[in-house]
Amino acid sequence: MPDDQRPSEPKSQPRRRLNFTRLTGKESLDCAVAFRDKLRQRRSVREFSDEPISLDALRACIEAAASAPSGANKQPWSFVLVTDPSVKSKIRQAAEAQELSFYGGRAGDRWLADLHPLGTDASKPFLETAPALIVVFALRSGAEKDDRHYYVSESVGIAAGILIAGLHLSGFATLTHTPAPMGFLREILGRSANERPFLLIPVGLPVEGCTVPDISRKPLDEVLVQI
Ligand code: IYR
Repeated sequence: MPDDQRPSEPKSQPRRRLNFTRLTGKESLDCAVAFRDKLRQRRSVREFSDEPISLDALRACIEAAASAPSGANKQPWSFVLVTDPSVKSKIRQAAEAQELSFYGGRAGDRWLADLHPLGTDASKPFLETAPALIVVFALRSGAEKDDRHYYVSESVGIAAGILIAGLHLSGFATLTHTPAPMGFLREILGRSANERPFLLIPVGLPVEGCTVPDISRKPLDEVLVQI
């Protein structure tokens, strides 16, 4: 069959050389240990100071998060950075309404017992106190009709992990907050129907004298299997 009669195949992307920094074994280990030791200091914070923080730093962290790998490189995420006090206040009101019903019985005894050590309740003042809220949305599909997305939760989860690590390394305290259900975030923030609220991340500095529950992480030999 002459070339011009073949069904058209999608063109592959042009390729370019990988920009890769090769480290020595010692450099790798030093980096990994420093990263581990920094990340192990990260804790979920619920007592935020209202001190302002650099929005440029937050934007850079979001740009880092948006470099995450994703299914078919569809980048199925959006990030809404909220600093407007009136919008934060609306979010707090809507979140607390959900949390009241959650803590009032919807969660069930088992879940509430599991949460007891964290000392959480329906009151969420940090949604107004923290200088910024980053709302991460998962895009179930593209804006165009036939634009499918793949491995959406995996992709957005990875991006959120990078975001939280970046924020921590940039000197900010965060909370991964998931008032359930979170549909109110789509409405308050005016997002479209294909955007599913994935995580609500208050960001800021811990209040002076901030405390966190005295909990520990599983040791490596409990979470790592080497074969
Ligand atoms: N969304 C509620 C409850 C809650 C649920 C889990 I799972 C947590 O790890 C922590 C809290 C709240 O934020 O209080």
